[in-house]
This record gives sequence, C-alpha cells and structure tokens, in this order.
Amino acid sequence: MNILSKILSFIFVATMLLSCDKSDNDTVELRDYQEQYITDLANIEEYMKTHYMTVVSNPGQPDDMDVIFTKIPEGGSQVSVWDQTDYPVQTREISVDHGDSEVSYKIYFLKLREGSGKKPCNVDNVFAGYRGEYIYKETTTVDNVTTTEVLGKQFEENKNSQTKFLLYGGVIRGWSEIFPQFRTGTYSENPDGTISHNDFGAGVMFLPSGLAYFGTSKSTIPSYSPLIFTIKLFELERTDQDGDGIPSYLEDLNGDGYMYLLKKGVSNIDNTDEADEKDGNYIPDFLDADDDGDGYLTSYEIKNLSATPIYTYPFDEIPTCGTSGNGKKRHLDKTCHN
Ligand SMILES: [Ca+2]
Ligand SMILES: [Ca+2]
Ligand SMILES: [Ca+2]
Ligand SMILES: [Ca+2]
Repeated sequence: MNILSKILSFIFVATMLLSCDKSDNDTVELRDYQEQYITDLANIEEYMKTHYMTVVSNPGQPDDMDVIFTKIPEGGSQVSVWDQTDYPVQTREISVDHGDSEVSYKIYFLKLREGSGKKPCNVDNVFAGYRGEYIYKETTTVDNVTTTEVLGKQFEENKNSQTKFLLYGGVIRGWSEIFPQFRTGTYSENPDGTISHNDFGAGVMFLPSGLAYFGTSKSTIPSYSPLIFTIKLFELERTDQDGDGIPSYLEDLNGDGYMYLLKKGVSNIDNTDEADEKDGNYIPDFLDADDDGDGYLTSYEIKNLSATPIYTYPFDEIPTCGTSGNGKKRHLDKTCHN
C-alpha cells in the first residue's frame, strides 16, 4: 500500500460530538443568539487576557505545535494570549442567519503555523487532529469575598491524523470557517511503517457557542459554552457536491476559499446564473448541475466529444465559447454548449 492510500484509508470516526443535533432540547426555549454572543465574546476575551500559552514543538509527530493554556497566577509576569505577539491574534468576521435572527460574529484565531501544502475550502473534507476545551465561569466565595474566574476545561482530544471530517455540514460552523485559513503539510513513511507529519497547519480557534453547539449540551460540554479548539490540518480531500465533475473548490467564483451558501433573497457571489433563483434562493455553482442555466448539464459541457474515447477536460483545459462568448469557460457561458 502506498503512503497516500494508507493516509486515505482513514478511520471514519462517528462524529457524534461534531455533528449538529438539537433534538435533546426541543422543548426548551433557546436563548437569544445575539445576547448569548455578547456574553460569549466577553468570556472568550477574558479567557484570552487571563491565560498564557506554551507552544510545544515535537517535529514529525502529530502533536507538533501543540499549545497548552495556563491561567496567569496572581502577580505572574507571563504575557497573556491576548497580548503576546509571537502568534498574532487574528479575527474572521461572518454573518450567520439563525432563522429568527442574524448575528455578526467575530471569531478569534491564532496560527501557530500556517502549513506548507494545500488549502481546504469550507466544503472540503479534512483529515485533522484536535483538542477541545470549553470555557466556563466559576464563582467562589472565601471569607465573604466573592470572585469570578473564567476558566477552560478539556473535553476531548484526538491525535489520530487519519480522522476525516466533512467541513460541509458534518462539523460545527466554526470549524468550516477556520480550517480554510490553514494549509496541509507533508508526510513520509518511516522504515518501521509509522508516518511522520511535517509542516502541517496548526492553530487555535475561539468559538462563541452560536458557532458551536449553542443550547445543546454535548457529552460533558454544558450548553451555551464557548469552545476553544487547537487544530492540526494533516491532509484534505476535495469534494464535488453537485457531482458535475468539477471539484467544488474550482467553483469558488470569487476565489476567497469559501463557498457561500443559500440565503433567501440575496444574490450569491459564487453563482454564475442569476436566473436560476428558486423560491428566493440563488443556487451557487457548487450546488448547481447546470451552472450557466443554458439547459445543458455542466458534466456534458466539459466533455471533449470529438476525442476517441470521449473524455472530460481537465479544468484548466475546458474551452471557452470563442469570439461569440463572454470569455468564460463554456460551462459558464450560455452562448455555447458542446
Ligand atoms: Ca462541482
Ligand atoms: Ca467564494
Ligand atoms: Ca450549462
Ligand atoms: Ca454553456
């Protein structure tokens, strides 16, 4: 078995923990997303300002570039996660439609190392390791003095580099947003059959509960917990959601690494044909089997019918419509088909 097929003979862990499941809480009224976000953000920031980080270097191992968070002791001189400059705190801002309300989220994340390989888009599959902690508040009273601390507690760790996750709907939203910020690494097989992983992307994300499990309690994670994930991106697998023969990441029209999902009444920047609106939804190309809406399937338009045998063009070689067209490849141009 070659290394790649060994890597790809993944263990598909039933991602109970990471899949969406709101069934346990059907009868309880959920809190307001916006209000909860404000609370979560305050707790995340307090955590970042009261803890310091220690990065563990362990080259070749799946736990390389691991990070440990520790509460800064009273009077301690350690530099907080918030103030340290070795791994600048970055933010990603997104707007999420929760049905009744739309919330503008700010996600803090750190790159311990970006990685040297390919970048997943937000609908690809990733092979990843992680450690998760939830953030909670603890109030203690000693001699009539009450103090409240924001602390973190680990709930799970997975060091197996062959665990696969579907960023498109198979994980919490925060993961789909932050994994595309990293790159994969390299791997090589050792004489003893083990695999060394090098230069893979490694980082940390701090997620408000609205981008995690929100009102659902999951195994040991209390409901409404902001979560911290330390992640490693070992490898990725491209996906083709609409099965048209073009991998989804090549249907990312504005090239930002993210496929925009359906949003009622709003046109979609990853959609070629504005006319393919359905019930107020604009279908982005990665979910559309006829991208230009000319009545000919993309899978047909990207075939070379004059060759023997007939084959599907590699993406870069898909022809345009020539002088009659708009200059785009013919599956994105209504003026020609095949
Ligand atoms: Ca496709
Ligand atoms: Ca895009
Ligand atoms: Ca078409
Ligand atoms: Ca066409």
